[in-house]
Amino acid sequence: MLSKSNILLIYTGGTIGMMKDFETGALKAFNFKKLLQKIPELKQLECNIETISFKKPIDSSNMSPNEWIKLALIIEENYSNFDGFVILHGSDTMSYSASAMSFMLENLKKPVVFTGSQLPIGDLRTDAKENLITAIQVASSKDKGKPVIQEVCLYFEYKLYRGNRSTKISAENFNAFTSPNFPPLAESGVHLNFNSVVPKSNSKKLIVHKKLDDNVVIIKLFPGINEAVLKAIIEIPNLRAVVLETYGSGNAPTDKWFIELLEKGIKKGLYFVNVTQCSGGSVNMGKYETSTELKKLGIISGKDITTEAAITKLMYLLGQNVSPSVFKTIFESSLRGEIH
Ligand code: ASN
Repeated sequence: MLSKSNILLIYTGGTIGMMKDFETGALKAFNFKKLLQKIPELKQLECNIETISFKKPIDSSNMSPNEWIKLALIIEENYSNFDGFVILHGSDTMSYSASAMSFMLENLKKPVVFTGSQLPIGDLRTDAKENLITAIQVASSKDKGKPVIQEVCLYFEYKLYRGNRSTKISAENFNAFTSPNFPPLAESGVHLNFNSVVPKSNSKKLIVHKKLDDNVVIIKLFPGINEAVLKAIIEIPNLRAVVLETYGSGNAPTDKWFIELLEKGIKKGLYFVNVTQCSGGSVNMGKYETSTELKKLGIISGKDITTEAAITKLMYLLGQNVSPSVFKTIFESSLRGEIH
């Protein structure tokens, strides 16, 4: 007889477990026990579920590297006792957290599935139940005794995405996420259909990285960005890396002051990563005159990476003290399937 999967459900907060505050009318997190009482269906699932909750559940706007480290520790401590992990998380920053965790959990061989909802679990029209129940099914899915999914992913509204390829696209629709440069790992309809090319992890032991450096910034270019603004950012004390959100295939102004400021930043040891503002497609420096200078300066190409994965990859690599001589090469390589 096949043994039942053991799943650890980790509650961090988010709309899924929120209720209206009577005084202010604003949604705020409530306790996990109450949340579980609202889903009696969990008892019908063919797996054993254990739960663990952040002491103080949070709206995901309050997520930070400290919480990511907490999550990584929970997974590390429980890794050998469970077949899969489901993390209940607010949708607002879920793609950042999923990206960060993908880098922090090296050689992961078990599913870590992020999910949440747009409406609280107690709401009549909630999307929380389907998201949670299918996320648990994903985490318990096995093929010949091995987990089907062996990476960090995000399940929302009938689709399973690679976590570090996902991005939130709607504050209104139940279909709140997409993965513009990578196909879904699975789609749920009458059946839960996994993509046949879902990759398997190697046989190395799990390594949990707990050092992240938050001396990073995202600069989104816009027509009219001026020298004083850019200069002030580049001169931030201790700043180590910048995600530069550029236009189209990685294009930026050719003004002398702009290029000179980037050059100055590079000279003082800053890393710049060129990521496109477009939701889909890739950076290709040198295609237009407006990106040729960036290429000459040795700016790192973010290729088709999401901004969420780029900023968390920077925090991770800086935390690893990767040497400057190989930083660009490592950033431009795929570590967890986040870049092509
Ligand atoms: N503000 C909420 C959060 O990210 C949004 C949600 O979960 N739908 O925690």
